[in-house]
Amino acid sequence: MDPLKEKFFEKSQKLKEEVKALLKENGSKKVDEVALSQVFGGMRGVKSMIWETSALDPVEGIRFRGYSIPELREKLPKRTGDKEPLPEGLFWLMLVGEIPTEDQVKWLTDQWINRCNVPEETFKVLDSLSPETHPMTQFTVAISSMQTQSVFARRYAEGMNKTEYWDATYEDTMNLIARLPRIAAYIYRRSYHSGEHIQPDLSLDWAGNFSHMLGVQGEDFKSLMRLYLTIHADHEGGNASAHTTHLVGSTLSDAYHSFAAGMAALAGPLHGLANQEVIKWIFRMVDAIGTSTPTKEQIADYVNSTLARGRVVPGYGHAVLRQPDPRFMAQKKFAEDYIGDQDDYVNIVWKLFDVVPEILEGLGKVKNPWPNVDAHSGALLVHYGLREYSYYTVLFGVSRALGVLSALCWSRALGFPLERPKSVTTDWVKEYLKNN
Ligand code: CMX
Repeated sequence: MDPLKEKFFEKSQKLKEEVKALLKENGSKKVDEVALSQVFGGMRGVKSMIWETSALDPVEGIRFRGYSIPELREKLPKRTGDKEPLPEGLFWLMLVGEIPTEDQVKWLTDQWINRCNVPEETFKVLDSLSPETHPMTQFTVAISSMQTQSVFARRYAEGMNKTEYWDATYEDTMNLIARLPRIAAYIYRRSYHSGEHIQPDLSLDWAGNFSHMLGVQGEDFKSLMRLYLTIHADHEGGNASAHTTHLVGSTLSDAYHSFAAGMAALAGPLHGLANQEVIKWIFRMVDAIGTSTPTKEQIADYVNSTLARGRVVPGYGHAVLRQPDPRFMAQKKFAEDYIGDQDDYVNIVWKLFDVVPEILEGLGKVKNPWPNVDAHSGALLVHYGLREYSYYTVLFGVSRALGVLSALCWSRALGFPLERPKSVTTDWVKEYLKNN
């Protein structure tokens, strides 16, 4: 057994025993109550799921296994000469709850290199799609096309004992994550660079190799990708891409099906697609105002006109957060450190940060007027030359695999059952209210 798998096995078996004892003694205790507004209102805040890899506080933001983003930036292993954390380190942390050593991260990088071969069939499937197909559609199709290689599906068909589900899910997780940069880069090059593909550089780390295959030049872009792929990885279990992966996985669908479903959820404009919507909206603003250096007053007018047209301001608001998203702040810090105030689009993002919250607050209904993760990423990508915004959600998706698939390993190891909450009709609600 490989060292990470062995560690995961030990930790998950221990927790499984603890959970069993905990439920035996406390299984009937109430941890929550549900209001009717939550039943009709997207189940906001209802505690109904276990997610070990990260937890989201409305004010403080995300913590991965207890560590905030600034702490991760400091503590996770880095590539020699780089200041940004390696996403491999975050995956290790989420999977087994320990900050890895440099040697452990090096081992994981090598593992993913060894497993990174994408089946020829997947490239053929992608080549059969028009290059104009939205990159997120290509991404989900490519992931689904690899399902034929699922270790879980094969072993299940052979009669695998349920005590081995976690093992087969771990194998699928490692293989799938290892292949994602190649697939994602292939989609980018076929969609925007006439199919001129760049072969992997196996001397690089997971994010560095991804940057290399995208064809974006410069060490700073590799640093950005290491940070980007770290901070987008997980946001506890209730967000749409995580919850979808979890729900589909609970049917014992393998990691490929589960993750493809999660990516379909990420492709919605209220979720991951917001990262393309933000920069698209900023480009239109610049066109409409006629300058890439608009004043705050001009920006405020544009925001108000967006709202007047019955549109949301993309990149602002959140279902859980009630403060500026620490993932936004981490990208802002990156921009301050690496770019300064020399980029018009970065400057617009910062001016929006000054202008939008007050306007949204003024509407009197927006619960969180602050920027979320998607408000900043586009301007950084444009700065380094990656301007094709329809592609941005794929970057988010590659990162999200780290969180939702490590969580899927935990669900299999802890033996979580099929997810099946109760729905009711409005007539049932009316009847209930009459009687209560
Ligand atoms: N611009 C305009 N109106 C907004 C708004 C925004 N950025 N954010 C919320 N509102 C509105 C809602 O549309 C809702 O209006 P109605 O009552 O007329 O339907 C009202 O304010 C209350 O919404 P809320 O409780 O504050 O927010 P929700 O939890 O329902 O929704 C979210 C959260 C993210 C969908 C919403 O803030 C939004 O649409 N933001 C813009 C899209 C976006 O940036 N999404 C990315 C989120 C991060 C991610 O998942 O990647």
